[in-house]
Amino acid sequence: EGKAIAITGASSGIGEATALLLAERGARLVLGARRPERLEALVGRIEKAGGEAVWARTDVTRREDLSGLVQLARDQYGKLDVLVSNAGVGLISPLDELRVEDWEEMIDVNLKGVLYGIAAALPVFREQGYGHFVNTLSTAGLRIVPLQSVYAGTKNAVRTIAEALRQEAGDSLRVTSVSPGAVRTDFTERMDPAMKDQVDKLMEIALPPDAVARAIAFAIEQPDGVDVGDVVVRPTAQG
Ligand code: NJP
Repeated sequence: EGKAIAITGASSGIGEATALLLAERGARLVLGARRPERLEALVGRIEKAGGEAVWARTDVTRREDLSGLVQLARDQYGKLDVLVSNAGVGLISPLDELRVEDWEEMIDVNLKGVLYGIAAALPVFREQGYGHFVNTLSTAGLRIVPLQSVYAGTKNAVRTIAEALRQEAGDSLRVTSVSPGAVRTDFTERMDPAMKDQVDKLMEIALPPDAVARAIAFAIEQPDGVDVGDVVVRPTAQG
């Protein structure tokens, strides 16, 4: 019987690639994001290939949406084995441009969105006596550089919370942080046009999203008692 896995940010990029790979490997999925038409199409693809998935419109900035996603897994599959908190936005800019709305969005999606996922899934994992949190972080959090301050800050905050969660949880929970380097997805679409050249250059060496999906699957597919903590996946050409 396949694991029941909920994935946020499943409508594109790394989340979508992870859904396709895990479904192919027998997982039963609950897919969340804000664009229903994309989720519906993805569930269709998975089912056509013989896999199992359902979707729910999920805005991770709304706590009740995360509760709904977790509940859907329980209703559909009777349990939740893994929550992949993958939804994220990266709006990079110098601090002195004071793009406060961008800061707030990154905090709401990248940080509060993950916390709401923990709030929704932790009681279920406790009750079950097992569970696995997988968070998509970023290599931006591993090295302090200009322009990425708030983005990297949100990812590092999640890294800190994940490590504390691991220590608090004892042996019933697994907690994995996957930090991608440059990956070719829609992620860069909202970046400032002033950074286009820089971003285009990075995208030339970027990995396909399934490279990160394989790392997520690796962590999920470990036998009981094996906790894959931190995984960094980046192009060999990334400095
Ligand atoms: O990007 P993209 P990635 N509520 O834009 C969703 C990290 N990362 O796959 O709601 C719920 O294709 C959005 O769905 P929708 C990055 O920080 C990437 O690359 O329908 N979902 C979409 O499915 C992020 O954590 C790179 O618009 C929300 C997804 O998030 C993760 O990888 C490098 C949402 C974003 O998919 C996946 O990003 C790196 C909300 N409020 C880290 N807002 C990279 N690509 O180079 C957004 O270091 N989403």
